[in-house]
Amino acid sequence: MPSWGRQSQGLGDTNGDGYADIAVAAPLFNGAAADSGFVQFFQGSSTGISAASARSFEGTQVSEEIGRSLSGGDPDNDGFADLLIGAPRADDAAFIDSGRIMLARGVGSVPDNVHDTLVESNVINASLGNAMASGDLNGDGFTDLAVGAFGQNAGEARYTLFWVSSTGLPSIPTTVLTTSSTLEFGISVAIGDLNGNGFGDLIVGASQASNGQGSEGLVHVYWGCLRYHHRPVLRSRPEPGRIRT
Ligand SMILES: [Ca+2]
Ligand SMILES: [Ca+2]
Ligand SMILES: [Ca+2]
Ligand SMILES: [Ca+2]
Repeated sequence: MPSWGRQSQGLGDTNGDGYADIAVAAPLFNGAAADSGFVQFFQGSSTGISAASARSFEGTQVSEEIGRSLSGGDPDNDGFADLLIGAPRADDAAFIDSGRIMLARGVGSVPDNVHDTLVESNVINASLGNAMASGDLNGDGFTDLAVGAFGQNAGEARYTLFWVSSTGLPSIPTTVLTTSSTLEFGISVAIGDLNGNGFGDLIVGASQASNGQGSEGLVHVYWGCLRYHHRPVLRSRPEPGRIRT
């Protein structure tokens, strides 16, 4: 299968059996259409990852590239980890290559076989979902979602942040950072607690950024923290003392 393993993601436990599960994608798979993409879900068990996939998802559009990015998290707050699937070249009617994020909800045994559209861009060539990461950036216990949108507007690249709360994922991003598309800002995103203060930190790649040498690439780190009245912000410097209790 062409490009199988181009993207893979540990999801956490999607079915509550105590074993973490994974997803693997082939975004350039030629299924229903050329480069429509393919995503498989594999269950963890006491003997490791199952050899056969328990669920699979196929793209339907030419060059949709579903699975270009994958993420876990629980944006619907039902206690089961979910599978989030990025399709950065999905078309929404006239919005060519606008991109979207789809959600396959974790349920009793395997993820739902319906992958609903969770977020879509409605901007031509935005490529929403070219990269994606989940983690808790403000320490409130809810897993937040960062999404790269490579060409949000003509000449722009950005990442967007969705701060998840007890009411779930908001329909529009809560935080947006934008820069020139020539920097390829947001081509990769990751979340992890780099300084061990209990808040996830956001890492954003800009692979064509210059800093002394042309197009040498940069990685930006935004330090997660908790601010007034639980209003989440990202700081440019770490706050190691601000551990939420
Ligand atoms: Ca499991
Ligand atoms: Ca869920
Ligand atoms: Ca959070
Ligand atoms: Ca941190």
